[in-house]
Amino acid sequence: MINKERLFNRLMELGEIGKLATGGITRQVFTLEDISATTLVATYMREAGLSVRVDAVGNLIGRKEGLNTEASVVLTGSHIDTVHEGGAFDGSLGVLGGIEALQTMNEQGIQTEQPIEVIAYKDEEGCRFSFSMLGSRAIAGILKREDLQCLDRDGMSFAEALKMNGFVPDHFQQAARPLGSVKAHLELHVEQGKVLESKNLSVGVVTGINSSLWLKITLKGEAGHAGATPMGIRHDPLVAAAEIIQAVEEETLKTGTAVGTVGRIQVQPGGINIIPGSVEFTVDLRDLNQAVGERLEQTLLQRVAEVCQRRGIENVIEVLQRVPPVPCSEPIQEAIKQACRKVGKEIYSLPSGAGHDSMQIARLCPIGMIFVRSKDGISHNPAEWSSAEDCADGVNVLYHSLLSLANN
Ligand code: HGY
Ligand code: MN
Ligand code: MN
Ligand code: MN
Repeated sequence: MINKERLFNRLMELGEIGKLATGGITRQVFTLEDISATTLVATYMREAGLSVRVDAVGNLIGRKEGLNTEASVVLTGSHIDTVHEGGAFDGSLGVLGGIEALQTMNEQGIQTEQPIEVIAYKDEEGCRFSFSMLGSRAIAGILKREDLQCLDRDGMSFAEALKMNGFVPDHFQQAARPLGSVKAHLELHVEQGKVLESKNLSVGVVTGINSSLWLKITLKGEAGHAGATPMGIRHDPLVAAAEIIQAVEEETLKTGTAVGTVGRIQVQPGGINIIPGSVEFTVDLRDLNQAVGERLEQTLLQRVAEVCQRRGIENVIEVLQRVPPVPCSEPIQEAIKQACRKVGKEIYSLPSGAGHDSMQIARLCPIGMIFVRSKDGISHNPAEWSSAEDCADGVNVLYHSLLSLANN
């Protein structure tokens, strides 16, 4: 069995980095908080007896050698960057859980056929540059040069942030793993939903991961005097946005399975007595079924066009990211089920509404995910919590799953 106290102490210690007075944690990529978190996690990797390296875009990698040095590697891991005012478990459990599983193997003198690596992927949340999973895209070999030009709110590009942290942006493709070099990828993650809690289960086997479509919609109307402009002649982009935001909820509900969120909105010029001139907002759409997601996107684009045409508003729609839904490999799900049986945990399968680095690595190899119960289903929130017992259950299932994947 893994060392529950060591795992949980590390989770709490890592959770102190970037913690705000509100209790929320903010660790955005290539900020001081991210750098100190990366340094601490590298220390844990060394304590675990792993060889430690950082790749060309900053992914932190701890490696346990296998008996067969030519063999393809089994990967596990997740992310240690957080959303703004996030929690201590989203991503961190997958990285620290992977380290704990490998440390336990080393302490037991267990050697596997294949090497195993645990990775802290860079910038999974995409909260600083509005383009997520940069580190796992780089490893999957699908990061493009232009992706490094995405800007943060201060106008700094990812490329400049790389350079400021001692990396050579032009070398980003060196992080890519050759096809065939990775055998499997297994990510432990908190569920961030209420399903496991409703079944009173601590762990779950993930069947697939929702798509993730991020749009940025900019509406341009006519700024004007709030007092002197009669209602009938206005071209108010904020009222148009309100209709469209309502449509996001309406059309998403109609699908019965998809989820749609407007998480960010900015109004210009933003004066109390000024009719807005322009509004910029984001839309996050997800579904496990590609066709449902595509139909929903088309329906929403039609609604935007209709509202804008009727209100005399110009619209510009930019796709910030488009990640298709990803199924989890049946053999890896089977390995996880075997592991659940070994540790005496009931087997329960469920999809992932949230996006994960595994979606990108799925371009390289078969993937699987293990979920751990989230208290009240809360995540991306300071109240995010999973008990030490549930975390240990998840890591014990991960430990046995990795042993099986790296030995046949
Ligand atoms: O957005 C997501 O689903 C993940 O938390 N990055
Ligand atoms: Mn997250
Ligand atoms: Mn996450
Ligand atoms: Mn993830």
